[in-house]
Amino acid sequence: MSIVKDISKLSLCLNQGSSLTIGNFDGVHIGHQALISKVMEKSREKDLKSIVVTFDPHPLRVILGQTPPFITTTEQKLDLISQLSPDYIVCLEFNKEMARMSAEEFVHYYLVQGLGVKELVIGHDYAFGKDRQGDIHLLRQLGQDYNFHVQQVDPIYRNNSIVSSTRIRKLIQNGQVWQARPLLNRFFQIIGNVVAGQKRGGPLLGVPTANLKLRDELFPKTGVYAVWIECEQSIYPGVANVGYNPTFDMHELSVEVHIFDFDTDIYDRKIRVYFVQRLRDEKKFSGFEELLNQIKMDITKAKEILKDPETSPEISFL
Ligand code: RBF
Ligand code: MG
Repeated sequence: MSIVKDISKLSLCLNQGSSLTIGNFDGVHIGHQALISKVMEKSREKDLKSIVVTFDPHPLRVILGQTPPFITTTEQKLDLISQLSPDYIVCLEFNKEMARMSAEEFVHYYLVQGLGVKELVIGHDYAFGKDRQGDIHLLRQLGQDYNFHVQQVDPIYRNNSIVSSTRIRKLIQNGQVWQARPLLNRFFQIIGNVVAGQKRGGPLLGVPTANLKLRDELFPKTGVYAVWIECEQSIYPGVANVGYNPTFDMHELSVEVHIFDFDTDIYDRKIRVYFVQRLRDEKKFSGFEELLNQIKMDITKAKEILKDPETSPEISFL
């Protein structure tokens, strides 16, 4: 598997032709996973290369200048797609010039000439190119002109509604991380480096926390969560607080994790936090003793939750 940014490097090895899908794939949820499996299936059937085409930055960032917070960063997205083992991931730089391309030009230049598409697999609601002209009808037409087959994959339903990145984003913003899990086929996770916090957790409360350096992305609703923490190829149970630490009159969002029975210095390390279940809202306590009592209860509850084999994390090392 390799990640390609410049398709001119690829055309040489595509005499064979390709089965491909194209999309933004924010979250790489089970709907996206189904599309990618279909690409793989077609590539095996017809002896084609399997390719997933995506963009960076997200086209909306270029077209509208603003976007919803993403479930996955580009890095995480590429990592998750590569776990599905297509032959290539093509991550095209999306820029103003590309935004001006008609769907037809895009298909001709990138998919046909660049990637030798023979099988195009697309999602139920996917359309691309300027003004979303590249819908299923146009694609089928272009398929006839350029000799490729288009397959539109049905949406995936869970609890009677379609699985989509928007739906998952809302669940996470509501703190319903447990409900997001089956839609993602994994726990919602964020990755970040451990940075210095307020130096209050260890010294004052006796509950040291690793504070994450936040990147621009989606965060679960503020509150306390049972979590798994991955660090240096190991996974530890713990508890996380997403919030503003109102007890200490702080005003900046922080994500901090307390790892159970752990006293290794992990400053600057990259860690991954898997959000398992939300325990409660963040509160302003009258003092640190009250806060500490509550944190002890949180820890007991989180340990209870994480003991259940149903909550065990799917390991995917950093
Ligand atoms: N801070 C608050 O102001 N209110 C809370 O309800 C709260 N809950 C927390 C729960 C846990 C499990 C942890 C680890 C921290 C919590 N904090 C809360 C954050 C706490 O203020 C912070 O860890 C210390 O100030 C050290 O930065
Ligand atoms: Mg801390």
